[in-house]
Amino acid sequence: MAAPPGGAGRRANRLDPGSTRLALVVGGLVLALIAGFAIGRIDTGPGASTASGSATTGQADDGHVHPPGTAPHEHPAAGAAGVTTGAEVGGLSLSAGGFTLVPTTASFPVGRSQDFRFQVRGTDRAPVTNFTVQHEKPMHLIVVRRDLSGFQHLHPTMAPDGTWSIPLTLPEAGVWRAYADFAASDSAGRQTAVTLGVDLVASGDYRPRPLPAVAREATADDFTVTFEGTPQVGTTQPLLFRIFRNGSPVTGLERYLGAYGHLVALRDGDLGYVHVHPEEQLVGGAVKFWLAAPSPGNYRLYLDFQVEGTVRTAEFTLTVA
Ligand SMILES: [Cu+2]
Repeated sequence: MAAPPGGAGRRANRLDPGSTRLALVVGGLVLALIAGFAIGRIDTGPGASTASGSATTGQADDGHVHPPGTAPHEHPAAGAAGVTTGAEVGGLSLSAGGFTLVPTTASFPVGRSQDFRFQVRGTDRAPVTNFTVQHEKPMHLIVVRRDLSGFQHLHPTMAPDGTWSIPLTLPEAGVWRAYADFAASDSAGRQTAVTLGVDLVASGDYRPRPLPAVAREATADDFTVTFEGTPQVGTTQPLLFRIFRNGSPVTGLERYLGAYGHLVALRDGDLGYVHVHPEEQLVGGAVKFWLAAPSPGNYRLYLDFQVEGTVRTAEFTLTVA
């Protein structure tokens, strides 16, 4: 999990507006949620529950949010006793935590906008309509081609019947992965944060790109972004991103969705999904995340940041030893 050194409780005092809104929720849920969202949160795998009392099943350790005051700890992977493991990934399944992602269509024309519509259904088969705002949005939709190119971070809107929709253009042929990252209440009122994933297809001649070379520097328009820190399996490490323009550090970094940056990491090979939010304040001008790598392997990192009202994404390839 993504709990930083020092414990969740300390960090829970530093909330952004998106997290503060959660304080309207009642009882123990409040604390558990705040802990989860205020930390550089790793967005949770299948069955990841923000309700601390609900983590009682056999899968209970998958990406749950630690209640305040508990020390960060690592979870042993099922069937891998004695092996050091890292954070859980989400987005590998279209059904997890009692929720199922049901797209209306998964087929798209290449290069032409088409509405992507979907519902999230509960165990009672009914569409879920009760979503919690996380980082200013009730639903975060990430779309990327399976070769990890073409990253998009979108915010669909929900009709009263629980159908989400957003115009979506898949610019090139291939199989694309769509991740629905949300927290919702089921019919029993139990709140769960989960990321579900589904494949979308844009028919045509798919020419996958090789994963770009490992690098600590990336460009996005006229910005250069660097990062320091070495993500490891089994321990949470700081990751600091710095943003430059024309060789000078950018001073006008703006909050986007309540945070100075949003970091999505996707694992090469299965597209396992990790979503982390940074510390509330900049640290020496840098956007600071805390991250535990889910496993050794190659990852593509996508950092969304905003300057002068425009959101850009800096992408990095990272190898975790
Ligand atoms: Cu989002």
